[in-house]
Amino acid sequence: MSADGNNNKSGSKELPKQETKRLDLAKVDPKCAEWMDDCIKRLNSLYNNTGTDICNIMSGFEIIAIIRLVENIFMDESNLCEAEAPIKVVGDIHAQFQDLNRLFDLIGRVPEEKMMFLGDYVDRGPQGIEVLMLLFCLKIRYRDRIFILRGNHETASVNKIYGFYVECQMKYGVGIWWDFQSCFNRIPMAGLISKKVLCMHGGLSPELVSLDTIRNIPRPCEPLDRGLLIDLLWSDPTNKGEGWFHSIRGISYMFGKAVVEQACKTLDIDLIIRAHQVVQDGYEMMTGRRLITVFSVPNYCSQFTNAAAVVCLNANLEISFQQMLPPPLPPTAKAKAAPSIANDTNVENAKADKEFIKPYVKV
Ligand SMILES: [Mn+2]
Repeated sequence: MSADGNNNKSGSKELPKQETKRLDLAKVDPKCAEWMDDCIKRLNSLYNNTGTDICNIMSGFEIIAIIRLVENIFMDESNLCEAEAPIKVVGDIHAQFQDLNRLFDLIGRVPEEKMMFLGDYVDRGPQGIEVLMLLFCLKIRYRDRIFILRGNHETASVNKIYGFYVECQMKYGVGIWWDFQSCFNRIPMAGLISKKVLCMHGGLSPELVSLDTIRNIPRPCEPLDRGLLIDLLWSDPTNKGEGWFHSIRGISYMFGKAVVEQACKTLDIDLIIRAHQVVQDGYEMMTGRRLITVFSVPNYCSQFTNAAAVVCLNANLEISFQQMLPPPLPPTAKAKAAPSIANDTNVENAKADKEFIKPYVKV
């Protein structure tokens, strides 16, 4: 593992060629595979196309059928959903469907690339249903090539307020919003890559004493106001101290470097990858090099000038990144740079930590 830079295997030559046997839906259920291929094709037609609306290519009944199918697949997985590297880890999308597709143009698509998504598919942007439908159809079609985790916006109390409810109401009627909530309550809360990299939307929790704590969370589950579920979706790293702090969000906690290092020991993991906060370069290494924040759409809400990035883990769990720079904004735009979050307070150290993650090179 390369998170601490000490035990890097020399070079990348020993990448194992073996790829675990892929599950082929076309062989198991050819009709369903054909249906999903057709859905994916229709959804892809919405990329760079402002002339067609999702309502013209997908009925409400079809959406509900897809929701029912995918929620059964989520329930088949562990609440700590396990995947093997090589894999690309994707952060917040926030209904920016066009940007998600631009990102795929850069990083490749499922099934050629294996991906894990860290949540926040809806709210803020205009095309949350489109984002969900594309990811859900890919999940049904290639369930062992894409892993979908839950974000804090995949909860009813949040997406009722921040845009998704109104989007559902405008496009299909409010009934479908309830179908989505029942599905969200079944999405896995965290992921584990090659037994060593823990992924979640928000962060750590004082209640996270073993990985089984996550595996044992019964579903469907609805995060309410405090506790493990809320922390996994809401907590944030900080460089302002070592321990646990009250969060400026008014929910969950902030945790310092010592908490991260202790968690890595207790849980026997090397690295934590989480999303949940916009970062200027699309990724940020926390001080201590044990936690990465990733954010995967540019110009978040048109309020920031941030780039988008994904974290790539190769078969040896060496870390790299792919980055999508934001398009230039008009001079009148009021967008600003995203603040730094939990990187080292010493500028030189922060730079070294960040440069420790190299750009992705395809092998
Ligand atoms: Mn979030």
